[in-house]
Amino acid sequence: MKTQSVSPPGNGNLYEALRAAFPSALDAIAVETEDGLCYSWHDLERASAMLANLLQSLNLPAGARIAAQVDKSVEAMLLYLATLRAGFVYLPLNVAYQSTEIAYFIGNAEPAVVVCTGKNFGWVSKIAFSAGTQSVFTLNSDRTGSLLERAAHCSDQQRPAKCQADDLAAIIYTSGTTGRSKGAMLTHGNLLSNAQVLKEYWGWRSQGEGADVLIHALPIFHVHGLFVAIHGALLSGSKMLWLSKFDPKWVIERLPRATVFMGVPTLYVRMLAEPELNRATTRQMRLFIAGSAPLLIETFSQWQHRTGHTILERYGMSETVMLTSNPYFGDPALRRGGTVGLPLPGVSLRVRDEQGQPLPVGQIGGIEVKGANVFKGYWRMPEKTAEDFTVDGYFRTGDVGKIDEQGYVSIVGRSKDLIISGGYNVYPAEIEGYINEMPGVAESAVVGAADADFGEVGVAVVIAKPGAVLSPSAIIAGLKSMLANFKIPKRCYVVEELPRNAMGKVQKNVLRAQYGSDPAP
Ligand code: MCA
Ligand code: AMP
Repeated sequence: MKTQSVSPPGNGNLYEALRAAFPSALDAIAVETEDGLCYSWHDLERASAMLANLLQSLNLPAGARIAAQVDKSVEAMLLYLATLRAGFVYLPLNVAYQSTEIAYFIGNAEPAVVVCTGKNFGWVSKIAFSAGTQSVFTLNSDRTGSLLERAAHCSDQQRPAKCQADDLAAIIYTSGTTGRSKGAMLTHGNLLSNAQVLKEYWGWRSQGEGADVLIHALPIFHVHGLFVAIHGALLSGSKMLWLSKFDPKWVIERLPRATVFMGVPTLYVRMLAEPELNRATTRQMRLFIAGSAPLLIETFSQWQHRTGHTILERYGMSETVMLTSNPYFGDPALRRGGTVGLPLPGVSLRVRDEQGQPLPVGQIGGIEVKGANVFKGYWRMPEKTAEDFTVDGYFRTGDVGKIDEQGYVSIVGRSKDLIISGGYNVYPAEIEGYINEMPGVAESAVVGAADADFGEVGVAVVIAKPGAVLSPSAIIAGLKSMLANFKIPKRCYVVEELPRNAMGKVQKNVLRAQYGSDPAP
């Protein structure tokens, strides 16, 4: 659906462009893990070649999907790079997903290869083989598993597959308003164009003395940790201090050795709770970037007060990678709290009313975007794709916002019924679907409630069938057995009725006002 595309240099493969930015001193350290393990640039090149050769030896069809549901590790990142090199399509899956969720993704994407942890091999391989997957490998965070065992026999030389800018590089599943997840198809051109823009816009410092050092503390199965962070570091030949699971103390201890940090707002909130966060520990830092969820002005101001640094907030989506950013260059006061900054170079962003008419400066409406970064469409959902694009090729983000006289964008809400909890998206329709299936449940509504740690959390409000007696804790326990843990409502209320408007539609705004703060009435 997009109208512009950028051809990656070289043979068109995103990996080739990343590889071209590696420092000339290939023996320098590229990644250092929390247990002190160091990977050189040469290691990244060789190990991703071996994994790419393994994938290519499987005689997979063109466009084959390589799905991975593994813990965060450098080897998992290498699998992503290998998939790019081999010209296949990477499909990362949150480790928190349970069997019904995985069955949907595998059934929908039909990956030729699935990589999972050894402990999940039993149930994941059963799902994968029954969906027609050719090979299931294991990969554990301690660098064991059949994937690396098999790759160890492959050559460490590999020529990246030739690609067109429009060829798929990854599919990122994002939850749907109807509860059915949609696979956003991102191309080599989408990812590279965005990474190149961010390299300039955020002033990434390449190689040698004064090169950036990124603290990588985010999961790598979503856009933020996988693309924004990893592409940023690789495309500027910058070292990464790699943390498999966020720990505020660990990050603060490493700040004196780093220059760039990226996090969802919850990470900033948790770091602020640590007394060691101060001007001295952050003196060396060049840039703190926040995104994936609204950064409260309170967090923005507290960070400034405590560290002297102004957080740079940016805005993006799985379908578009990054769209806007506060400025890096110039006076830090140009980074305005409560806004997500200006459209990035190459991104056209406009605000329209419900009839699709342009709105003047300062008026609130639906945010629509266009650019080389905008995805190719939803996997096997042409109607849904067509629905989400305007006739002149703009993608309707589902975010509601405004643009001020200086061009700064503020997000004030969402037309999509979505809760963003600790940077993860939770669609109420999906959770409601599971609750409504439970015995004795007549109906349910899930709404977002403000939360000091996660920003927002889900709250379930449930109606029982006549004569049925429901227990909130049993409903929560039932959900835990079926859904990823971050989707579980933090509170559940069984009530007599749900508030409705004249059309009979549940008034979620009323529920939010009623149950959005703890303790409930
Ligand atoms: C964990 N829990 C959560 C969440 N994470 N509950 C609600 N929301 C969450 N995000 C709950 C678990 O269910 C569990 O509950 C308890 O917290 C402890 O789980 P644990 O895994 O130990 O949690 P944690 O390590 O403290 O994780 C919190 C976290 C993590 C570090 C904030 O959620 C995280 O890494 N978030 C970042 C997500 C991210 O990268 N988003 C980017 C998406 P119980 O004990 O009851 O089971 S990309 C994107 O949005 C766009 C494109 C963009 O703009 O970037
Ligand atoms: P995802 O589906 O995980 O790609 O999440 C994308 C959504 O996250 C966007 O449509 C926004 O609603 C939200 N988002 C991302 N960055 C920000 C931000 N800085 N402020 C507010 N919302 C954001």
